[in-house]
Amino acid sequence: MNHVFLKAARKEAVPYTPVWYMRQAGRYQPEYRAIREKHSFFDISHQPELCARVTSLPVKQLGVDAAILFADIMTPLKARGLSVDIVEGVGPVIPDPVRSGSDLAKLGELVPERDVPYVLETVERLRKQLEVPLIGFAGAPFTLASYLIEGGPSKDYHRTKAFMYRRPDDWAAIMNHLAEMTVRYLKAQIDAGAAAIQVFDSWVGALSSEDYRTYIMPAMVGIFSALKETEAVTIYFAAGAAHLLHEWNELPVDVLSIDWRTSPAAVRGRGIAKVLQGNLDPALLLAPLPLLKERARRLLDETNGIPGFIFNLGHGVFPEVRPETLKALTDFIHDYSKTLREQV
Ligand code: 1CP
Repeated sequence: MNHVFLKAARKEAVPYTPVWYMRQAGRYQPEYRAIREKHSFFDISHQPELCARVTSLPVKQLGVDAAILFADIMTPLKARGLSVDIVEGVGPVIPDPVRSGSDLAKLGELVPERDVPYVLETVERLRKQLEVPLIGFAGAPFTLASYLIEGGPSKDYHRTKAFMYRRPDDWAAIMNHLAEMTVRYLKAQIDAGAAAIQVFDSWVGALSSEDYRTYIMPAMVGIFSALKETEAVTIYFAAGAAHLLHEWNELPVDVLSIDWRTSPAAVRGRGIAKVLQGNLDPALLLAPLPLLKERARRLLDETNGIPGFIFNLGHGVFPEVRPETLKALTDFIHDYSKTLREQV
């Protein structure tokens, strides 16, 4: 088993910088597009054999150091009976958005073995098949709530924030419910064989530090404290959230996944000592190859002296990216980070 990713996540010495990509399984791959012509998104996740194949495809093709379970952040809510459609070019759409705390309570508790057996079977298969660690994942309460309340993707989250400010008790109940669901869901993935988990709070950067502390942080402390009882490495991701790094640094989480708006050196300069993951701008995958490599090289130079760095993008791979580009980047990261270590 290639444990370089897990070692880096635990700040142990590694022979090269491990790399994986958010959305490494997806529309940029011709094989994925061919499967999606025959199966809907949720169809794939309901078929463990197919879902394991989709999850492991980028590991074989790119040589990345970790796999990430193929599912969606809405998977556990859909499994509890919430109506969700994945609309092409849009994302998850909820025809009947949540309007009160009780709307969500109606969905009841997630019992993973009963509600998402296909996810657990996929994880079990992958544990046996993969030669790299599997990252399980879940959406974080704020990001899930934003879809539930807005009814789909949003630019400004005004409905979500209005709900949060106007009905703090209902909001706290929703955060609680989603945090409990997330802990159950992630613990089941870990029991089934996920060696690490990433919590995606993609849109929480829309909040100020003060609002994050008041309305979000208790749920996040609850989630990561509960996961401390397991052996799994924990990672927290958001886009556009560098202003929240001091709050994040207080969370009982192992790795902070940052986007391209802040450099890892600047994060270190602010006294954040946790392992970092990131943070190349995914738009650079559309740049000429020499520029892409130059930027990746600079990122590795900058992070070489930092124990515990995992190379990733600042957000997911776009559908327009050529698979050859990602393969060339992966090889470059491995080769160049090896040479850096040989120089020491
Ligand atoms: O039509 C298709 O093929 C569906 C596109 C797609 C895919 C491939 C969606 C719809 N979800 C996924 C898979 C997915 N979603 C993964 C798989 C593993 C991998 O990374 O390789 C993961 C981790 C997610 C998580 C997810 N879904 C997040 C958090 C990560 C992020 O990108 O910030 C979010 C916000 C979603 C919502 C979602 N689901 C799908 C889309 C297109 C979106 C984003 C929509 C939006 O902008 O709000």
